[in-house]
Amino acid sequence: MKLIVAIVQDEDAGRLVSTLMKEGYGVTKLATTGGFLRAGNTTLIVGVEDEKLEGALSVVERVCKSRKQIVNSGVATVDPTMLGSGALPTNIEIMVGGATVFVLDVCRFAKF
Ligand code: 2BA
Repeated sequence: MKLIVAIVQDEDAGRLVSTLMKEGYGVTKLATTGGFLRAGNTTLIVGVEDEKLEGALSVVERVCKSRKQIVNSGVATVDPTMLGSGALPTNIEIMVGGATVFVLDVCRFAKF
């Protein structure tokens, strides 16, 4: 058995949960926060039999989209002779998502 840990964007989470459920996978949804953007994202944990792993991963790949996001990277130093002195915030474009996925071996699975 495997445990899929999939970190996805909030925008994709609802559709991903409903598609996985519809296709017969058990899912737990956790509200999480990314360390870099410090913004909310969603982590799904999905326990699957080995033979269903690729099927579950293909659902994640199909549903989760990469998106461009503009983030403030902090500050950039500017030439003090041009703009006085100081620093300006710099916006940079990054790609976020579709999904960051880890697959772990499950050594024991029980429901008590
Ligand atoms: P965040 O840490 O908030 O990162 C969001 C996006 O920011 C990342 O998208 C990536 O495009 C960018 N990013 C992250 N660190 C960066 C850096 N040092 N410099 C420039 N850009 C950077 P994704 O790679 O798609 O990651 C989405 C989310 O997946 C992450 O949110 C984090 O919550 C999780 N994640 C990614 N890699 C991970 C890892 N190795 N372990 C645990 N969680 C991870």
